[in-house]
Amino acid sequence: MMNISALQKERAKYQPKLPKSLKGDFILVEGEKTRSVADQDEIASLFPHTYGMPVINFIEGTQPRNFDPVNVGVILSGGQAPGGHNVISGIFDGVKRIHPNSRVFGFLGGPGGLVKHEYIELNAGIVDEYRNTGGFDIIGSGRTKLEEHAQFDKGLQIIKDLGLNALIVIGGDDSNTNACVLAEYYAANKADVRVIGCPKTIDGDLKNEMIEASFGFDTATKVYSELIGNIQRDANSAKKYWHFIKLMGRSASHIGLECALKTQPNITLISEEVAEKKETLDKIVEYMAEVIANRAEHGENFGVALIPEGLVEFVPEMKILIGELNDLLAEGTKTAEIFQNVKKSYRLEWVAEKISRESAVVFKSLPPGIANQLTLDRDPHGNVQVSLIETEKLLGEMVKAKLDEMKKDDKYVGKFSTQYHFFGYEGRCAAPSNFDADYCYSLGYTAAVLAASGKTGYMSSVRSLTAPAGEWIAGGVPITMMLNMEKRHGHMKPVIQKALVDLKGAPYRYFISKRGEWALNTSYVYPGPIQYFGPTEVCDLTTETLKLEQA
Ligand code: FBP
Repeated sequence: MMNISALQKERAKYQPKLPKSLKGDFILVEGEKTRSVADQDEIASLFPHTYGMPVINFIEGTQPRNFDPVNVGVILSGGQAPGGHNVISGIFDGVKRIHPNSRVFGFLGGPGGLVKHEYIELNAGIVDEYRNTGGFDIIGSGRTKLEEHAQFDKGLQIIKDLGLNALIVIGGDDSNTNACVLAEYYAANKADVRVIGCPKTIDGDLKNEMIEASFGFDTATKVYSELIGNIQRDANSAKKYWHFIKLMGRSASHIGLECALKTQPNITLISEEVAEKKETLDKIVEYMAEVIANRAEHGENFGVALIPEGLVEFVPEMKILIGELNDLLAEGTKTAEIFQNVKKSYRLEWVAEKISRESAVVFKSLPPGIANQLTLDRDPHGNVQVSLIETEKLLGEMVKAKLDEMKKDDKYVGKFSTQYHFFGYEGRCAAPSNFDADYCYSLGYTAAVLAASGKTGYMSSVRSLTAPAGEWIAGGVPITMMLNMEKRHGHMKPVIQKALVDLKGAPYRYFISKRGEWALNTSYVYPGPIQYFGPTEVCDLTTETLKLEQA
């Protein structure tokens, strides 16, 4: 037995809520044929066995259905997100209810566990220890990308040895893209195994018409908002620091926007807006300096600024530069190999010579530390590891320089001292909020039912999320429906379209209607810690994003 805290002990007793349709007997209802979100002809030709399948809904039924035992393998893929353990407990309870002889195997350390044949069988004792807890430590996670046929075949060996009927991949957009490719490969090769995905990521960027939210976003943003609120209170007490807070979220700014809606800080940068307005780094710095100067005029030499992790990729000149660096340093290319052998002290110069003249100018203008970070190893999906770029410090230094200039021209009268923070890992393994505990359990349960119903290439989907959990709609969405063609590692590939902040969407529109007021005044909101016990108005809150989107 692990050492557990008093809260964990009490929390273990929490029984997550399920949609009504899954509590008793259910009927599977199929909708119309579907199309991919873009590039239909190309996607259809790449996925001949799994393209065009209908959306599925489970509705309450009266006819009990007899299922055979269903054996499933589970993979946790990519970055941790609160609620992963509840997805697994939902799968476990789901398959056991379908047939008590069903079995669940967990592949260890992410998708790599499938290829390396490393797994454990999950029994009730193990699953019970992890109910309603944060983390992915029940079986571990990893970022191995499943894309080679040799990996699929290796996986199939263990799938056959264990007698698995289905594989459930719990991951973000890239991992679910891989699940889709795997489903197609196994279907094409008449392998008798289904592949189902579950939408995970704190980043909130795996969402669309049918997937309203990825799990973990709710809890992670609640944790960050608690911390931001605490810092705002400190800033307002000491009145001497500007806190520059970088927030995780990779490319999209959903986390920053949600935290801003919850806490009302003075500055929140939204990467998608920067891209839309084609703002340069200088323009962003000017905006920040202006807010700081305006507050200083009212004697307020303090404040809080939220900076999305992926910002630099959205600044047009930086985006072009990063694109060129991605191509230059793409894994397996000759140039990437040469780069590895270039002397460290000469690397930045070497890179500048190999990219376009315009990008070289931008590259050379960056502080060397930042330029260096941009050339570091890519993640297994070929993306720059944005969490390594210290954007908050880059902006802090540039804002300071701008304020010094303004001071000389008598346009700024205040004092500027900064504190830097990066919130990311603090929130990824928090104990899931009630929302995430219920949502994840329902996603897992739905995945089990999809697997038992013989479906493959589907993502587990639970919708109507602002309604009470009993009214949520459970079903499955063909993953091919979410695909489009994008450039990865220098080649066009079918991938799930990332959902960035919608600048026409209600959450963003509400934010811009308020940000002027929040910039000048001290209108901070202090959300406090996640509450697991107590009144439903406090414990069962969904995100502001969902509330505004579904209002
Ligand atoms: P996923 O997309 O796999 O869910 O990961 C999300 C994330 O937390 C990003 O916000 C962040 O940029 C990245 O993972 C950090 O990666 P790592 O865990 O490898 O440090």
